[in-house]
Amino acid sequence: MATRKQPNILFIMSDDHAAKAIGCYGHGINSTPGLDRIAREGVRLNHCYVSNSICTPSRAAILTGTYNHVNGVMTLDDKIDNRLPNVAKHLRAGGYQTAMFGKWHMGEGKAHEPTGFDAWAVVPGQGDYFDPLFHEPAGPVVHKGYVTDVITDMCVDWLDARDRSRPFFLMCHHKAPHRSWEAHPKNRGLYTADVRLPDTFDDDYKNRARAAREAKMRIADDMTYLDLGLVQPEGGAEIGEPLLPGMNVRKLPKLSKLPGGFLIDKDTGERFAFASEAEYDRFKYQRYIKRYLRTVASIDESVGRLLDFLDKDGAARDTLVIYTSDQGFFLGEHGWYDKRFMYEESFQMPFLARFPAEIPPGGVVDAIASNVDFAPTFLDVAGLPVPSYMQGRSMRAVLKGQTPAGWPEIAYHRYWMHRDEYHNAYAHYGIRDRRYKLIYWYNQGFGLAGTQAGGEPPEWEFFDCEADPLELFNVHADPKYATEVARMTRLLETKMAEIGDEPAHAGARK
Ligand code: SGN
Ligand code: CA
Repeated sequence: MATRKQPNILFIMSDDHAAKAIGCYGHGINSTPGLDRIAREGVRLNHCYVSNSICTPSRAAILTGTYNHVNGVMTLDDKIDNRLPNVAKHLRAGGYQTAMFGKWHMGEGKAHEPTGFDAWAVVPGQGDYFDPLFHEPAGPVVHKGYVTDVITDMCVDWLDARDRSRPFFLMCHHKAPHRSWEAHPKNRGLYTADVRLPDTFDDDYKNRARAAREAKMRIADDMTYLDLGLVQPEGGAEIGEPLLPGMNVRKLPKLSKLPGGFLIDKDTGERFAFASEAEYDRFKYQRYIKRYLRTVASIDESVGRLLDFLDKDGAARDTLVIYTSDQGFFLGEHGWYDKRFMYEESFQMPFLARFPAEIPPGGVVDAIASNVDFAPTFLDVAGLPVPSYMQGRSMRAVLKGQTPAGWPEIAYHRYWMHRDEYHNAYAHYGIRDRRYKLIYWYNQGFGLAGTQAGGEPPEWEFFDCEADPLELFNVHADPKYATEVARMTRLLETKMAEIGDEPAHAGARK
């Protein structure tokens, strides 16, 4: 029997795209025909989780198949050491032509730029929405246009010019829908009807760890004029608190402090006035979610273009297409935007895959998966060995709906930054299985970059995600859950020992 040709791998990842903002996840807040096509012709995962809900670390986990204490990229301020092996290097050595276009965010310069790729062009840092600057092997280049289109064009052009006698591995990494949610002008008229307010928008953060109360990522308090496409008046402290000390990008003040008592749309000049703080907060939510969804519309269009290209090229059948995001995102749940937490909306990664040669259409998978599993999956699909340093497992059978015996029942998460300057999010670690979630908030920093020191007493949280899907009641101290708490604590400690991460909680079994 002839050995089968190595399949192609098209990995599409956006930045901060919550599963809730993808049609096929069923929340009904937007429609995404391009993305839904992947799920319809392939599979949707309901329990794919990020191992550290923040950009740079998640990307390092994806590229290396290792947890962040192993790859050394624990915080947003860390950079990848590009001398280390990564999945692109293995695929390239194994016969693949490889490319990476879009957001890299693991550092710039010789020691940190992409390695393992035949071609690459990446936006420095977060990148810009319009006329973005790219770093390329030959130097910096500005590409005119809207960033999502520019990245898609790069991918299509590279695919079109590729060597068709060899398989490809392409990473298409979008900048959108990352803050400050700037849509293509043609999509600015989308979503005129109001979006339903999440049930927990007015969360009072009772029955939860301190971290929830202290986080500065509230739509009501922590949005800037820029975030919401509003004109920021000239001036100083009287117009609002700086986003960061010394910065002239300012947060929207409370209604009572709003200069003139109204806001102005920066594109249309439309004026908005409010009868109450509650009405003002709801206005902010609507501005936010609509701006966010309009940037998602371009992502969806990009995915459609790439799928169409594969069709025309005749490569669709033998290409594994994956769509995911570097982490989830809060879309008003608990009153928040941003991510970083193990609460479901930011912990869950959307994950859609299509591979007609192998994956039956219309699959929905409830097995637990993690971003450290992606690299082993690529290698397995390519028929290449998974190196022993990788800590994830190949999801190849899982994607076909055939979860192997002994498949991990938990996903591990550790967010290392403590009280970052933007959002004051607290460091924590924990695990989730399909029903329960255990979180340990150690409430202190470890002197890492982008992290504040200082300590408060630690706290545990335990959620029954079936009885309490909105995660409003910490039942860690509830005797009814004592057996489950003990079981999950053991699983957490076993997992930490297995992956070589150091527990911070007292009495940890190592
Ligand atoms: C920027 C954002 C933050 C965001 C981080 C991390 N502020 O600093 O809100 O949490 O990026 O995002 S901004 O006003 O400068 O946009 S991540 O996607 O890189 O993890
Ligand atoms: Ca991100």
